[in-house]
Amino acid sequence: MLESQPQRGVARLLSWIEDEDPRAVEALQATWSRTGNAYVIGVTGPPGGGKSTLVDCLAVHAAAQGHVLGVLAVDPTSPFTGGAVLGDRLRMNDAQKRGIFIRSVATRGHLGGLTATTRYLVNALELLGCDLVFVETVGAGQGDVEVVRLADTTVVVEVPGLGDEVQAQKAGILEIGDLLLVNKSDRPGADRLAQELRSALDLGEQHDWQPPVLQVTAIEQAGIAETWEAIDAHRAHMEAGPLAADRLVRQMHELEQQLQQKLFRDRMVTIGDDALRSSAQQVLARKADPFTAIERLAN
Ligand SMILES: Nc1nc2c(ncn2[C@@H]2O[C@H](COP(=O)(O)OP(=O)(O)OP(=O)(O)O)[C@@H](O)[C@H]2O)c(=O)[nH]1
Ligand SMILES: [Mg+2]
Repeated sequence: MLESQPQRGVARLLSWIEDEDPRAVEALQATWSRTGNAYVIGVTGPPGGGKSTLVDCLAVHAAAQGHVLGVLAVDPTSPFTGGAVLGDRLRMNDAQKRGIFIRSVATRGHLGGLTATTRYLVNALELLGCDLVFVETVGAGQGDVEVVRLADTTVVVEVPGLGDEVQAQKAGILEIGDLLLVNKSDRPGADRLAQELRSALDLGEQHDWQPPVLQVTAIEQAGIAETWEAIDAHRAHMEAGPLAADRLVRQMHELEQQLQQKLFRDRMVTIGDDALRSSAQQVLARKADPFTAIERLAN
């Protein structure tokens, strides 16, 4: 099915993965040996920070250098509204014209968490020949952490003028970014923000990779080439050493997470609603304490 009409087959596979259709599992099993060939670049940052505009520019830039591109815009925060998703598609026009594969995903991550589901979507894009996949996610706390588990290089987008609450998040943001971009540098406060980020990085722990802080203005396509060079430099750094070990740790984590979900689901089926209800009744009636009840249900 995927052989004869790869694009249509993959489009269907992407939908199956999103919809948690059991056929996704079969298709992924059948094609697994042909996947794993893409380098994944995660792009995270505040809502409306210009992530899509930026990814659009970067994808076009990378395509011009011969890469086959996939772009996944994942919105874990609002799976039921189409607004942001449509916005992404519209702004991604330029990329689409160049044969870059773009998909907006509103997934709830049923196939084993958001990371796993997005990983499978990346695998589907690899079947189209994509060697580079951008994954855009809104950096709303949890999303940040999840995108890091998926990405080989993580780009964190910041914008000037977001106020003090953002300052508080900076520590976490600095930890996950391999590259920090101050987008909307046409706006006041961009220089200062870049300076603040640099000083914060200087104060932080020293690693073998020092994340660069770059100023960009995505709507004017300013700073795109420099950003691409910095991504490439980080990729070279990763491929010269830490990448394999990094991917192994992330794969272990993914398997662990999926195993956890499977064991839990299976156990719940075995226990059944009646046993759960009677345990709850016993706990409420003080005939059993919750710790003992859980021990009994678990064994
Ligand atoms: N002034 C200015 N506006 C920009 C720049 N880059 C993007 N924008 C605008 O910011 C708005 C949001 O851009 P998007 O690319 O959709 O941002 P996003 O981070 O993908 O947004 P969500 O996916 O909805 O979180 C749009 O109106 C863009 O035109 C920039 O460099 N300067
Ligand atoms: Mg977007």
